[in-house]
This record gives sequence, C-alpha cells and structure tokens, in this order.
Amino acid sequence: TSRRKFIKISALGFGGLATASSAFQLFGSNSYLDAAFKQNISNKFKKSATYCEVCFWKCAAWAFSNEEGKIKKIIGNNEDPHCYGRLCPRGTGGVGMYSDEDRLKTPLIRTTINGEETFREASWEEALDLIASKFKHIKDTYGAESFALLKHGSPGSHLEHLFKAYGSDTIAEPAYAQCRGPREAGFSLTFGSWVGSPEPTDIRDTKCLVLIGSHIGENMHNTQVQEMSDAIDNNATIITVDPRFSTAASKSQHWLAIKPATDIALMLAWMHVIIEEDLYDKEYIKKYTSGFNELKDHVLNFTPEWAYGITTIKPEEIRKTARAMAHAAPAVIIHPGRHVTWYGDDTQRARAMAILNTLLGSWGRRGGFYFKEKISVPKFPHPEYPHPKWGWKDIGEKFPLAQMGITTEVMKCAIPSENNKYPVKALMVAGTNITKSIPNKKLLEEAIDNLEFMVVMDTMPMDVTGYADVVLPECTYLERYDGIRSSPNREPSIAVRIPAVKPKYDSKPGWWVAKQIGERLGLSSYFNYNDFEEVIKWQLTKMGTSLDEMKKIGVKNFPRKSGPLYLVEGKKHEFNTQSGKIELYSKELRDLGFDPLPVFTKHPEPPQGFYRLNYGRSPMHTFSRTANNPNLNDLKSENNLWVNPKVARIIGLKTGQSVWLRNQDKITSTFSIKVRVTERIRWDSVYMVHGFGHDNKKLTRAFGKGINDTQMISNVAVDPIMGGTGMRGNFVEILTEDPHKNIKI
Ligand code: MGD
Ligand code: SF4
Repeated sequence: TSRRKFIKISALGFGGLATASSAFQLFGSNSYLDAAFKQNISNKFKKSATYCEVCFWKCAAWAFSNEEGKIKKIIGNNEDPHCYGRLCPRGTGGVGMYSDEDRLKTPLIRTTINGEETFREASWEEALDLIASKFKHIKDTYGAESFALLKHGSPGSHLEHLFKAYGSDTIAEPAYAQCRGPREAGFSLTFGSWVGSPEPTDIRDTKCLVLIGSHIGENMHNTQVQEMSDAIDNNATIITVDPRFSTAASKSQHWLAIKPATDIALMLAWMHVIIEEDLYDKEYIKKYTSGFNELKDHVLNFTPEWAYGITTIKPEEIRKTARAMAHAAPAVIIHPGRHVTWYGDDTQRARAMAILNTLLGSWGRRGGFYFKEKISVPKFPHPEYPHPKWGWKDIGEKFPLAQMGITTEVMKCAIPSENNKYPVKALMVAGTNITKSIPNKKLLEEAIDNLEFMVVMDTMPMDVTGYADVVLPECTYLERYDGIRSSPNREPSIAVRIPAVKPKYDSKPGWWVAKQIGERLGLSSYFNYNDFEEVIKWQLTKMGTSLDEMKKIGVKNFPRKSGPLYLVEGKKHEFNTQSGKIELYSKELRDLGFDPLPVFTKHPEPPQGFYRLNYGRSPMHTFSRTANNPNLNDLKSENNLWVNPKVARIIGLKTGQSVWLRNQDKITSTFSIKVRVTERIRWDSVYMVHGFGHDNKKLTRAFGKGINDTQMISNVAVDPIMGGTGMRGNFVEILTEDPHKNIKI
C-alpha cells in the first residue's frame, strides 16, 4: 500500500452557512445593472483595485466591499486593455473564491491516529517550522536542487523567488508542457518570438479568423471573445476546424468537422492550394522569409484530394476556405490556439499554423498579428541567487527546445532509478491541482509516493492537498497583495492587486509564506521588506507612478516605445531567428534531427467500441479551480458527455442518462457523467468539459459531480521537441451499468 495515503481532508468542524451570491453578482459586466451599481451604489462601498485570478487573462477589476468587510461585487476596469471594462462570468463570480465556505482555513499537518493517516490543525508557527526544517534537511542531505516546486499563477512567483534564493531551480508549471509550450516552440522557431499571453492577435481588425481546435467563446479569454464578437459584427469570415460543432463553429461561415488528429494534413493541403493557385503574399515572402522553395517542393503532392482521404474534408471545401483566407490576407489570423498539447507532434502542428500565417503575410500586419509590447517591472533589490548544480533545464535535456520546466519530467525524477541523475526528494505545490492537470495518474502517484516531503499551498481543499504532509491555506487574490501585472499588449500597461478585504479564517498571502520560510532558512536578505506593499510601492515609484495613484486608477497605460504596431512598408525588419528572417524551412529543427518542415503522421484511432476522448472548456469554469465556487457551480455544476445520436442509438443512450467510462488501459471512471445526445459531435469522439469529477468530499458542491477527464488520460504522446504531453490520444468505452456496484469507493 501507499506510504503517502491520499487523505480526503476530514471534517474539521468548519462551520458557517453557504453565502451563495445572487445572480446580480454574476452577470452583466458593463450591463444596465453594472451601470446602476456604478452610479448609485458604488459610493457606499470601498473600491479596491485588483486583477482577476480566476483564469490567467488577468483582467483588471474593481472589488467593492462593505463596512463589514464583505465583497459585494467585482467590475472590470474600463481602462484595461485585457478586459475593456467587462469581466467574463467567471471574473464576476470570482467573489465565490472568497466566500466559499469550503476554503482551507488553517494549516494542516499529516498525522497518524490509531493507524489511520489524517490531518490535524496546526498553527502557522508549527507548520512553517516544520517546512523550514525539511528545506534544511533536503539541502544538507541531497542538495537544494532536490526540492522541487510545481506552481501556477500569482503565488508561483513568490515561491519561485524563495526557491531560487534557497538554491533550487527545479521548477515547472502545467501552463507549459500541458498547455501552450508547443505553440511557443513552433512560433519561435518560425518568427523568433513566443506568442505569449495575451496572444497578439489583431482580431478586432481581422477579415478572416481561422480557429483550428481553438474554441474562443467557450474558452473565455476576455478581450479575444469581445474582439471576435466585433469581428463577426464587421462581417469577418470565421472558419472553424473542429470535430465538434463548438460555439465558435456556430458563428462560422465554414465549419470543417475534421477527423480528429489530422490537422497537419489539412494545413499542408491549404499550403498546397495557396502556393499552387498563386495566392500567397509574394512580396512578403521575398522580403521577410527564408526557405520558400523548400516549402513549395514539400507541399507539391499534398493536394486537397490527398488530404480528403485523411481529414474527411471535401477537396472543394479545402480550396474554398484557402481562397477565403487569401482573399482576406493580410488581415487574416490562423489562430495559434492555447491549450495545444494534443498528439505529440504539436510543435510541428504549431509550425504549420505559423507557416500558413507567413504565406498569407499576416504576422506583423493589421488584422493579423501585431507586435506586442510590455513594460518591464524593476526588480526589487536582493543578493544574487546561488547557482544550482542542476535544475529544470537539465531534467528536460532530452527535449532540445524546452523553454520551461516540464512537470512530468520533474515528477519522474522523484522515482528512484539507477539512471536518475537528478533526484527529486521533496516537493512544494502552489496554485496548481496537479492530480487533475497532469496526465498519467499512475506515474504521478508513484512519484509522490517516493517523496520524503510534500507541502501544498492552496486556497481550497483540492485533490492535490490530500497527498501533502503539510497543507497551507493561502488567502484568495481578493485578500492580498501580489506582483504588478505587466503583460504584452498593443500598448504596455500595468495593473495592481490591492487587498479588498482582510484574509478570512487563518489564511495568509503567498508572499508572506515565502518570506516566513526564507527567514527561517537564513535568507532574510532576499526578503528585505516587512510587507509586500513596500515592494510594489518601490517598483511603482521607479516606473514613474505611485501606489497612491495606482490605488485610484488600478491600471496605467504607457505609450509604445518599441516602434510601430505593424511592419512598415519599405522598412527592413530583423526577426529574432537564426537567419533574421521568418523561417519557413527550419534549419534549426533539421540540425537537431527533426523534420525541418511539418509532415503529417498518422495517429492511432479508436478500436472497435471505443471513442476518442475530446475535452475542452466551459465559459463558466477554469480548469478544476472553479468547480466548487458557489457562484459558478450555480451556473454549471457538472460536466456532460456529448455523444453523437448514431452512437446513442447503437448503445441505447438517452440524454440525461448516467454512464461511466473505461479507457484503453482499463481505467474506469470513479464517477458517472450524464449523457447529452447531440449532432454537434462526430460519431468517432465523445466530449466533456475539463475540470470536474472532484474526489475530495470537502468540496461539498463539486464532489462526485461528473467525470475527471484527466483520470481517463493514461496514454500520453510526448512531443520530442519540447516535452509537451499530448493528451488527445485516449479512447473510452461507454458503460451503462455502474462498474463499482458492490465495491465501496
Ligand atoms: P487548476 O486545475 O485550475 O489549474 O492546471 P492547474 O494550474 O492545476 O488548479 C489550480 C489550483 O490552484 C486549484 O487547486 C485551486 O484551488 C488553486 N488556486 C486557485 N487560486 C489560488 C491562489 O490564489 N493561491 C493558491 N495557492 N492556490 C490557488 C492548469 C493546466 O491544466 C493548464 S494551464 C492547461 S491549459 C491544461 N488543461 C488541461 C485540459 O484541458 N485537460 C486536461 N485533461 N488536463 C489539462 N491540464 C492542464
Ligand atoms: Fe477573470 Fe474572466 Fe478575465 Fe479570466 S477572462 S481573468 S476569468 S475576468
């Protein structure tokens, strides 16, 4: 049995009634209600500047709180280029992160009572002393490098600072190898620059938006959704390539219901048509690119007829859509997507997107991609970090173009083996629910089981907390200071996060936790401030503003300094690639032994009786973090399984019926999911929203609701270029009988 038994954080006498918020708090940013609120009621409340942490678009907002210290409403900041004054339903519902009565309330320490592992409440003093003693022990026994950090979001940056000061660079986050890593690799190989967040897509001025598996609208990245809606009003052509009839597909002139796992074939055929029919931007290609002739030869035989046999998309439709893109060029966007770890050849898939954009001349052009700019935030002074002997880079060394830590590789290092040069012995997890966000639970559990120590800092008793030795309750983003937001955009901007209310319960901010641990480790010189407010005060003054000003305005926009938003006609432009040009043919990939131009590789297909598991987002939720949020759970409390009517007929399924899933590796879902019979999904796939099926009873609203897609993802196709974990190659059977009948779970 496992040494580190998963503990479903037991009832520790958390009192209090649910303070479910009214619909008033949820919808209608910039709506009639918001306007009324702003005009009539807002002056009764304290108004605090913040930026949202419900997803990573980081919209700047105002949090309104009353005299009793209760948050009444959150509204978008009108000056913010991330939100244009409007929040998505999740941002408005962010109040629920604060008011959720299931929150972690006090530090917890694993203990054994009568042979049973459980958690007991502890003081911060005791928990921090214990953690610091483990940090010391790991450093003395194995070296600081053996203490790893998996993180996501704002708490991550505070802990990253602590880990670097301590001497460990063994750091990773799921936002890379489980999310956008492949597109950053593919686009930087081609254009010499990451896509980054927010994406520099000039959607508001586009004439043609091509979404290949990207489901903007369900994937609620605020300004992208707003700009897409404007583009639709302006009669832009929308082309959606998706095996599922997504919301975006319903707004499209062309919906290409592609056979899953064949996108690269479609894109090669599009390149073929664009080159063969002379539709590419010749001047742009001549001026800014290298490798066109190689590309031309490469796609010569990739005809629409060839692609039809692979993708099931008719040749006329491939030609028609290629012409529509060329007609709109250069105001066309082949959207790079965001969560793009799908089939293991994802960097090449991203390369194909980048090449198409290049043929159409859209990178650096109005209505295509603009040149983003951000402002750098001065570093608060501290001594130089020590130089670790090894870190995330060495752990991921077999993936030559990995640009950040790879979570699964870091976790593998916790499993002892003769060849393991980089032993991980302890782990801190902050702001990421790794058991739901990293695939291959077996590997993850084996790794966790071998750790000497694990500490989790979260706001909620999420599944991952059950594996910890110590659990630390962080206060929510509405109750704390965090780093200054400075993201790339059309114009640089910054936003601040000021606590709107005092931390509830015995929760504390991440910056405080990092400093407390640091001081116990003799690293006080790295934390040379009493309060994080001092840090941002100092930084803001250096940036030509002040904390007082930022408290009043929340967001500050700065003029561009890096030059024009788009390429300037007649002017040379140096790209940050090896050749200084946009690289259609990648010598860099060739020299590393990879295909210099994307090729289509056939991926496994579902065996008889199985369906490909496809997953995505709901506009009401972000990953697994919001499932228990009282406001958002109210809007959507579980996920459904989309099933094609043909499949429903064969198996005998009806909408609303509960079913279980079993995957190709005989892993059976813990919980059931309700069927939704719909023509909107192909017959060879099923679909569900990611982030449900929570298995900790302390999440009183989310427990047992729906299926956790990650549980079904045991087959992982790893991208050899950058280490991304492809998760879309899993197949499931649909079980109509409860497989756990007579088994107590
Ligand atoms: P969440 O599941 O939302 O995202 O993966 P994660 O970063 O793990 O978990 C966030 C955790 O942070 C929760 O436990 C939440 O309670 C906690 N949290 C929220 N706010 C705070 C805070 O202020 N402080 C602290 N300390 N904790 C906080 C996301 C990752 O998942 C990403 S980016 C992508 S794109 C992938 N998507 C994806 C998918 O679509 N399907 C499958 N199967 N796996 C996926 N994995 C990836
Ligand atoms: Fe928050 Fe929505 Fe903005 Fe994401 S898009 S940061 S959830 S308001």
